[in-house]
Amino acid sequence: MPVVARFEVGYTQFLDQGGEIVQPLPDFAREPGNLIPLYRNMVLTRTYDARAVALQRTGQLGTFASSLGQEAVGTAVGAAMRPEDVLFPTYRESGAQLMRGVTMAEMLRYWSGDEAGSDFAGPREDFPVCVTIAAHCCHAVGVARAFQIRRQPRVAVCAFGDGATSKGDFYEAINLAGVWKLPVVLVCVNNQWAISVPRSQQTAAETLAQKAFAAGFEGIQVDGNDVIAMREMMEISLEKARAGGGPTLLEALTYRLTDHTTADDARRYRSEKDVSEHWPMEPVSRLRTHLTKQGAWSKQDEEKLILECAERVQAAVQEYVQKPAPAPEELFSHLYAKLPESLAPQRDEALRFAEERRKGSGSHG
Ligand SMILES: Cc1ncc(C[n+]2csc(CCOP(=O)(O)OP(=O)(O)O)c2C)c(N)n1
Ligand SMILES: [Mg+2]
Repeated sequence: MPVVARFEVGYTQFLDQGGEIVQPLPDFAREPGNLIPLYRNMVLTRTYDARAVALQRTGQLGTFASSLGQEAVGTAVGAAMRPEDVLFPTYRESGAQLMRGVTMAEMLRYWSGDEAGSDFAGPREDFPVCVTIAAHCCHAVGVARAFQIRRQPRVAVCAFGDGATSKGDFYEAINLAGVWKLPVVLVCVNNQWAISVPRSQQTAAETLAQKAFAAGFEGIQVDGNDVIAMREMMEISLEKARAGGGPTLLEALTYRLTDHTTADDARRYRSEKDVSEHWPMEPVSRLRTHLTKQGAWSKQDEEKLILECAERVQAAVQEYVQKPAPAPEELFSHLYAKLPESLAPQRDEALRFAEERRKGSGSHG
């Protein structure tokens, strides 16, 4: 039978799990000084993350989704983007949001249930966290189309999980992105799990990157725990998109080292062994090993950074806890210019409920 088409999925890695260089480094990474901001952001992300979980455990924050083990992906995404590009994050992209200039106090506010936390002072046009799996793939493609129509050299960057690639929204989005050759970079953060569903049970496809070929553009696998590889592939994909070359799907291979969220207990569906086998591949110590070998990072640098991150997180927590909680009616304030009549009784009930709680009558338990 004659072959009518052939597709290949490439894989990129520069640093292996032991921090050894496996192929010549890209230009930016030859100067270790360029890697230090990435390392700092990864450590800050991890420090913030641990503190957010602690806040949730002590009743000071709503449900929180940790990015433990995935810090390199978000950091590289945020570092490679230009300020005028637009990020479409999920709930697990703190690293990217921090790199983009979203503040930790804003992120904590969001996780406390206050949508005002998504009204970023920094990257004004970045989208809020999308919890609805894969829905923001459509939003990103729509925004990329707007950039194209306006002839703006900007790129929409959408990060989503492995599980999201099983959703219709994802397929619809990549289909149009391919047809219209849109300036969008799709970053699939393959952390091997969609809550309790392992990657092997999500799809029979050998890779997630290959899904791009069905939509007419390239999909590439990247070691998502190698921040150099992630940063480099992001850069290449962003420049391609900016130059009119259309979309790219990057499948970032990583691993979720902790529970899905603070509302989950992963011990119920995966073994401690599975998790411990992935710890040696985690991204923070990998980059630290590399920097140390290059003579660009010392024990003193590390101690100083840990202290600095702890102080920055503490300041953000202070700012967050000091902000008064929003008034209950604000739940209804921002979605509609004029509240539909059908919602008015719900607002009134919320106000009654809040009033009862204030008085301590506790009739709602
Ligand atoms: C449309 C939709 N369906 C179901 C859910 C419930 N849900 C929340 S997270 C999640 C799993 C997502 O897995 P993945 O895309 O791999 O992202 P990860 O959580 O691993 O980062 C599901 C099914 C949801 N938020 N949205
Ligand atoms: Mg996942």
